[in-house]
Amino acid sequence: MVLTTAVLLRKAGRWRSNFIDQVRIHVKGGAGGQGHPAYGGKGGNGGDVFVKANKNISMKDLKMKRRHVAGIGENSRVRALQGSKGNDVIIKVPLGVCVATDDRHVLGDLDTEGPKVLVAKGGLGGCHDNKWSGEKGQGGNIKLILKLIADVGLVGFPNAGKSTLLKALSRSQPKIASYPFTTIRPQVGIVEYPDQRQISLADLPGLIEGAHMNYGMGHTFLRHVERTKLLLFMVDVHGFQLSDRNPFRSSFETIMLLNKELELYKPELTRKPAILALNKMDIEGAEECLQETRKLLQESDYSSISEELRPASMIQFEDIIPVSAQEGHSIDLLKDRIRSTIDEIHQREHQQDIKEQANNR
Ligand SMILES: Nc1nc2c(ncn2[C@@H]2O[C@H](COP(=O)(O)OP(=O)(O)OP(=O)(O)O)[C@@H](O)[C@H]2O)c(=O)[nH]1
Ligand SMILES: [Mg+2]
Repeated sequence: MVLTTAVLLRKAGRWRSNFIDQVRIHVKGGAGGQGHPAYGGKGGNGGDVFVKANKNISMKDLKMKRRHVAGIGENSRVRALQGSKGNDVIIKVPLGVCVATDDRHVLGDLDTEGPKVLVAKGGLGGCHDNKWSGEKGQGGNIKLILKLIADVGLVGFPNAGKSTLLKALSRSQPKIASYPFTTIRPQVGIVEYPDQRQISLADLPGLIEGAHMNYGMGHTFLRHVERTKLLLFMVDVHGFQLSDRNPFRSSFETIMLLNKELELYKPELTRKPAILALNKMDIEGAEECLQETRKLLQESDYSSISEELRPASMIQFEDIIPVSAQEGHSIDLLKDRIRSTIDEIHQREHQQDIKEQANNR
């Protein structure tokens, strides 16, 4: 299928607008009730607005209601001098939502169903300090930004075989096709092991060079890999060319460009543990391409990469595994390596926790 870059990019733009991973809403705390100066009665405080995660909610649900206002505090009366507090409002959001102000100041990350994040405080009820006049509640816009929670994040150029791999490793049925930008929204699949252990893997839309300048699907999808423990690079061993008008990139160049896009999005991402899977080993000529890429990586030979494309911080791969996602070659090996690397990471984190606890004592 031949598509020009212009068509691809236009399409990607349209698709992007269909996927909801961020919603902006207005929140307002309730006003405080009036006090009773003659009897010293206090008005009730206005209700607060909170955000809380719930696994049954989707981002779509959040679009239904854009304004959330908490209840007003009760006025003080002769029969009830202390007015009761206005009703709180709890906005339910999907798990993995990051709550931020309009200028991206993070108020909280909701990875579990328990905690609540206060987003608008109700006004103080009327009392002596405010001359018995109830105060206004806090108000403003907030952003609810979805970040998927997965153990492993799949990153790669379009058409590399990321979705084919997700299908080979899990029971999910992602869309697979021979043209770029087939995957338009992130999807999480569960990889199951014989001992019931499960590892979640997020399949993301393909990145291309210049993604940080919003080419293709852009690179905002990378927010979904921020919380993953392990990055799984999926690269076509034969290289990639978006269209006739774009340069051909070898697999080594692809790896460097992916590294660069990650770095431009968030430099910390390049320090995450990563595994490299070189895919499409079933196609003729794969072995030569593999040897060449391996050699360049092992020798850290970046001389063929121009200065502006060269990442400042190189990702150190824990493993380089040649596979064929379509034919199932070395998929079990990759599955085992994902497992052992995740286990090692947990072990390291556990030891770190023990150390920190000991230091705090
Ligand atoms: N020969 C061969 N073809 C493969 C292999 N893996 C994937 N493909 C083919 O490559 C094409 C792209 O595969 P996808 O899994 O859709 O690729 P993707 O990385 O998810 O692509 P985007 O969603 O566009 O980013 C499809 O035609 C697949 O059948 C492989 O191991 N060998
Ligand atoms: Mg895909």
